[in-house]
Amino acid sequence: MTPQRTLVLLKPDAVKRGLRGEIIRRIEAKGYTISALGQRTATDEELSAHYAEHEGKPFYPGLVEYMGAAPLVALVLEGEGVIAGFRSLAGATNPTEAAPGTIRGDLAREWDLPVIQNLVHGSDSEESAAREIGIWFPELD
Ligand code: RTP
Ligand code: MG
Repeated sequence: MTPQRTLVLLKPDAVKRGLRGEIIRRIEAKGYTISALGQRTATDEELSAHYAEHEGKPFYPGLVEYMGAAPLVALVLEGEGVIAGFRSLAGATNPTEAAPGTIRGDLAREWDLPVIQNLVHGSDSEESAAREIGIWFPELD
């Protein structure tokens, strides 16, 4: 196998709830390398590029509002199988369905929200990872 890279976001709910350290601890404990890391408030341009696949879906406006309303942390992780491996650490999209032991299963809950707030994003394929790293860290390309 060859090392992979993936793009992870600690979403605004993770920052607001003071969970950056806990989530990064899990990433480092697993043994992945953090090769880039930065906190900022996402721009509309970054979010519309990042979530292009979801444009037109009912949750899209709420998703972009949630993601752009407060700072987030973007990271590039490296390691063997890190794309699937980080999604495994994150757990299922819906926090109620996410298994105990996962970031979402242990730390996220569902409230009566217009969009699922589930703490983290991880790229879902090599193609998505390359595209998303280009959006959040253009200087790495
Ligand atoms: P992510 O992209 O954040 O890693 O999560 P994912 O692949 O598990 O989920 P995806 O289907 O790509 O959806 C992106 C994000 O949109 C929000 N979402 N809300 N019905 C809803 O309210 C709904 N559906 C999706 C979540 O924040 C999800 O992570
Ligand atoms: Mg996704």
